Order: sequence, then C-alpha cells, then structure tokens
Amino acid sequence: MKLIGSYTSPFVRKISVIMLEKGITFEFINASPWTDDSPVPQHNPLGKIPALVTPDGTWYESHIIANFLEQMDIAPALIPRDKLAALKVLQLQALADGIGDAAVILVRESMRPAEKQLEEQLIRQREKILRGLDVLEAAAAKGEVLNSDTLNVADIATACLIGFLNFRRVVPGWCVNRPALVKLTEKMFARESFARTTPPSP
Ligand SMILES: N[C@@H](CCC(=O)N[C@@H](CS)C(=O)NCC(=O)O)C(=O)O
Repeated sequence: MKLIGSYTSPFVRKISVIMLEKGITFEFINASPWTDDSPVPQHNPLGKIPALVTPDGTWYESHIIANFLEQMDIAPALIPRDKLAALKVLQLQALADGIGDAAVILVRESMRPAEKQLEEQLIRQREKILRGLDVLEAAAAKGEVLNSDTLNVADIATACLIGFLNFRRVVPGWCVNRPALVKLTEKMFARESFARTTPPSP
C-alpha cells in the first residue's frame, strides 16, 4: 500500500500511526497538496492528503481510510464492534479532525500578507478550535470514550491534532486548564508509533 501525504499533516500522521499500531507495512510517498504540479489530485479529486493507494482502490478522507484499515481485521481493533460505541468514537474522531481543519485554515490565513488576512476568519477558526478542545477535554477527563483503557481512533486523532497545534504554534495556550488533554497527549506521544511520526523541525 502507498500512503500519499506529508510529514506535517495531522490527518496523514493519523493514518501512519494506525498502520504502525496494526503492523501494516506501507510505502510513504511524500507529496505536498499545495504546489501547482502536485500529484495529489491524481489520487484524490479533492486535492487533499492523505490518500491511500491499495489493491482495493484508492481511498481518501482520513476517516474513510481509517475505516478501510479497520475492516482488514488486524489487531488491535481501533473502532469498537458495538455500533453505538463505534459512533461515539467516530464522533470524537470527527471533532478532532474538524478542529484540525480549522487549524489548517488558520495557519494558511496567517501565511497570507498581513494586509490580506481576514480578521473575521481568524477569529471564527480560533473559536472553533477552542470550543472543540473544551469538548475533547471533557471527554478525556471522563475517560469513557477518549482516554479509556482501550486505544481507539479518537485517541489517535486527538493526539495528532495536538501534535499539529504544537508544531504550528496554533493557539499556544491550548494546554492551560486542559489537564486531561495534556495527560492524554503525553501518554500517546510516548508510544513508538508517535515517536516514529514526529513532524520534522519547521
Ligand atoms: N477531511 C480531510 C482533511 C485533509 C486535509 O485538509 N489535508 C490538508 C493537509 S493537512 C490538505 O491536503 N489540504 C489541501 C487543500 O485543502 O487543498 C481528511 O480527514 O483527510
């Protein structure tokens, strides 16, 4: 299988971590989605990474790729078998990914010349991030779906998101008053799959 992506994307990291946790071997194809000659649109019409090229077809959108990998039935299971329990995990994965979307928009907007940046856009995305982090904090403190005894895709998506916030210095004070998220990410960053997918220094 070939994973098309970059070493800095939280969505790509999520898929790399899932494959490392499951012991699935894959080839990493380093490709930026942002260049004019990017190969990414050949694999994903939306022009986004990650995309996973497999004998069963090419998959895109990281939650779909995670589902594809899960249906290979390779331990450890990262999505519960029970349908309602699975939805709860997938909802939190979607929340972590959605915060990631807002963070990517914020980073891209901040890269534009100062006079072209839309203040309203920056504020709106920052609010999404902060609201989302509060919900993840509450879930991590509860420890039932996120931060439970059983690793799942929501734990992985959340830690990849926090890794991205740290890496891009988005909302640098995110950890203030969010002790459960700090604990969860410390626990996750200690795993070999996370150590092996640490983004390169900017
Ligand atoms: N919902 C998508 C988000 C993927 C995404 O936004 N990836 C960014 C890189 S971190 C990208 O490729 N952006 C290019 C673009 O939006 O054109 C997923 O979960 O795979």
